[in-house]
Amino acid sequence: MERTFIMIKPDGVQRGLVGEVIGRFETKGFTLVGLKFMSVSRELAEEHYDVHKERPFFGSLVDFICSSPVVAMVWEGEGVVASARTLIGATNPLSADPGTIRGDFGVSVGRNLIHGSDAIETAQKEIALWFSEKELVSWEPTVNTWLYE
Ligand code: D4T
Repeated sequence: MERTFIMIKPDGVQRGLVGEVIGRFETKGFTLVGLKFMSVSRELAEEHYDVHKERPFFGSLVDFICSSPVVAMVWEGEGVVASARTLIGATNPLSADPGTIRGDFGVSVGRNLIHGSDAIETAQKEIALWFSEKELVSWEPTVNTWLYE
């Protein structure tokens, strides 16, 4: 089973959207295998967004991620990496489709509510960066027999 890293960013937490966001992944049929509410250190934020370190928005992005708590999660399911990106919507919430998390709740790229890994390899790296092995719970929801044939 595939796993992906999902983070509800500080704006999503401050705006009271934690339950709404988790509900979208749950009702879709994905399985929660890791969850923590945490403040993010500068070091972790810089490592997570290392790929953007030369971009002009890097400093403000790191400031934003460290500005208030986040919810870090790992979700599991067939095709969860790509499907989570579809549920999340385009990077700029103004152009994200209605029905997606960013499309329904956001208006600004610098406050786009949620992060989701963009590829299977990235997901593996991000999960290892944010979670230790023992923080992840491998389990088989009984409902899976009604979700997968
Ligand atoms: P993340 O990585 O947060 O899931 O977002 P995306 O995968 O959809 O988009 P991204 O990597 O291109 O951007 C990372 C992060 O930077 C913020 N950002 C982005 C910003 O503040 N200004 C910008 O101009 C861009 C392009 C938003 C998401």
